[in-house]
Amino acid sequence: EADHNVENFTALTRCVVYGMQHRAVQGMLDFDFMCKRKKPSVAAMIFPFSANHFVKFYWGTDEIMMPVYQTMEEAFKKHAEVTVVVNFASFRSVYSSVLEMLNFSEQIKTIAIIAEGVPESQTRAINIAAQKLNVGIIGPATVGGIKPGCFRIGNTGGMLDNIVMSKLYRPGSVAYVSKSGGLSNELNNLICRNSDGVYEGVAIGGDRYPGSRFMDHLLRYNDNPHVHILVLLGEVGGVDEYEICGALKSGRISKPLVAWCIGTCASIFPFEVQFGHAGALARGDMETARAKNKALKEAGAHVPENFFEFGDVIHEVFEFLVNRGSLVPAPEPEPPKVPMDYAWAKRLGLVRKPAHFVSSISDDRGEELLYCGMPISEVFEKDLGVGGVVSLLWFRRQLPTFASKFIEMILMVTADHGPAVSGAHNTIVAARAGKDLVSSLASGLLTIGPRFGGALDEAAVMFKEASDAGYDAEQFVKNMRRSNKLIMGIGHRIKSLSNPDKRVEIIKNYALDHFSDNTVLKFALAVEQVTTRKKANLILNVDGCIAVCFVDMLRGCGAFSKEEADEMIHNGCLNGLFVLGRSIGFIGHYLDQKRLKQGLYRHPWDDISYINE
Ligand code: Q5B
Repeated sequence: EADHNVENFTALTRCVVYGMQHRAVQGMLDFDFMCKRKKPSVAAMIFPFSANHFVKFYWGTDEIMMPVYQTMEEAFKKHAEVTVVVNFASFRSVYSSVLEMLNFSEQIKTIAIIAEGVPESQTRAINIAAQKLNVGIIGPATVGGIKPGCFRIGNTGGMLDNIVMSKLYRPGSVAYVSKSGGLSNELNNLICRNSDGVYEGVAIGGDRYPGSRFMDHLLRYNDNPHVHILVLLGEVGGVDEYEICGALKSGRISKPLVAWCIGTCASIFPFEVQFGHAGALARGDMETARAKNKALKEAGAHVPENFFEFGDVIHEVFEFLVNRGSLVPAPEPEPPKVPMDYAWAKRLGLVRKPAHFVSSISDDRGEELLYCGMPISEVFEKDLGVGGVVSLLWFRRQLPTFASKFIEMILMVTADHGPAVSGAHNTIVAARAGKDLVSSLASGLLTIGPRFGGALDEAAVMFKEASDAGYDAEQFVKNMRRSNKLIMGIGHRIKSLSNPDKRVEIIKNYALDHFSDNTVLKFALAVEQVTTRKKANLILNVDGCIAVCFVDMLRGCGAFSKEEADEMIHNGCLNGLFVLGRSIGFIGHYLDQKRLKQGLYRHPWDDISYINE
């Protein structure tokens, strides 16, 4: 008789899935929908590592919300109709999770354990405890099982198209038990092609001590009036098949049994072979596949000559029962329409849609992150540095080394200019008001504008256009004055002819030394000659100097046409350099204020001129 009482699943059976297995749950729901179940077989999920929440799944083409509980107690209490747990716990936590599930044995009647590699001592302890409490175990190391029209454990049966091909959406008359989950798929296919299909199939798992055994399932099938043919796919290792021989001989198994033990090729080897499953190793002659096939045949099972003929034998038995009139195949229903996942349909080339986003600078879909087509490892092999990365991501080019070095110099010289400048000031005020890093940084960055740090783009356009138009400096300054416009990139609050800005010197000298063309820089320096004659602080400032040098660099480095370089300048890449560089300083100021434990800032009254009229 059966050692383990495994529940007979029905179209009303409901389960809880332990573990965040979105794909498996969606697969179960899709199966349910195809079988025309009224309610999804999965009532809820349990995930101990997050608070209660809901996740979305498809029910056909509609969306439903599935509750996820942190504790078993709450899940089982809220879903009193649940009798099955599909346990996706890892091999490390199978033991503790199953023991906890067994505390609910009044309600939970079957536990399917999917994990591979569960220590045998733990499996045996689980089996003993479950047996005592009359809880059926399927697994470990299994995909589970499938009962067309009723219930699917996890991923059993494979993809939806496979389920349709093997007609697993409606019951047939053949029930099978196997060890291997992979081969259970093969059985679904073989049985479908050689009979009216699968009534139920269970893969008990490839471990040496499976929770439920061949016999437990074959006896269930034998006692079920809807099952007409039993199928057993055993394998090398273990002696459970001999129990079945005994049941055949005693008549306890009375229905035709088609059986085969795989692993007959083991005899070719001069030593005992350990196959993929932990239990698939013959310990003595009796455990070989050949010996077991022979014994099954002698006991009255229908045993083919080899696995190749397995389907033919199923077919012969099926035909025999149909001809005899004891098996009347049910009328074939319409195959169900399966809503296809968009991603899958796309992969098959069946659907297309315009993308909402276009992106051309980076790609994280493959094995390795790409920056503008260049694998990240190559970025490091070539030692491109931050300048090289900026070139790839901003300009979609690998610029010459002198140009990437120039970008890095810009980031270095703009990184900070003390706490008094308006952006740093705002960052500091925000930090002292208790704001977080991102908010304080954003507060500083939002200060960057035409007067402070954000004059680069406009300066580049003004100087470039004036220089291209062939203006002389004097004329340009006059024109600007006449139209009441400030020249962007000219003027500084504290820097002047008598207090020159070292940063400007550094940038200017690098450009003069390394760039093939300095036309726009030279024009800007001529303009500076004119403006500083008016006022000593109307120097070419750091924004202006970077801007004009960058125009010369983009135009002269050989990586862009003049039109491409101009388009980039008009798109506004230059202020980005100041924003990127100065973010370093703003973050520094934020951290500095935190380190110094500075309290809320309040501006002193005596520093405000109150005009009350
Ligand atoms: N005048 C920067 O002005 C400043 C003139 C001009 C012609 C000009 C001003 C300006 C353009 C924007 C620009 C970037 C507001 C500056 C930076 C980063 C920083 C900051 C830091 C860092 C300074 C006095 C007289 C007036 C004006 C005339 C002034 N600017 N004429 N073109 N551009 N520049 N910003 O000193 O006849 O007396 O009426 O807007 O490039 O932000 O360190 O602090 O790293 O953080 O307040 O370096 O130049 O001068 O406005 O009193 O004007 O000069 O028309 O003439 P000031 P004002 P008049 S770099």
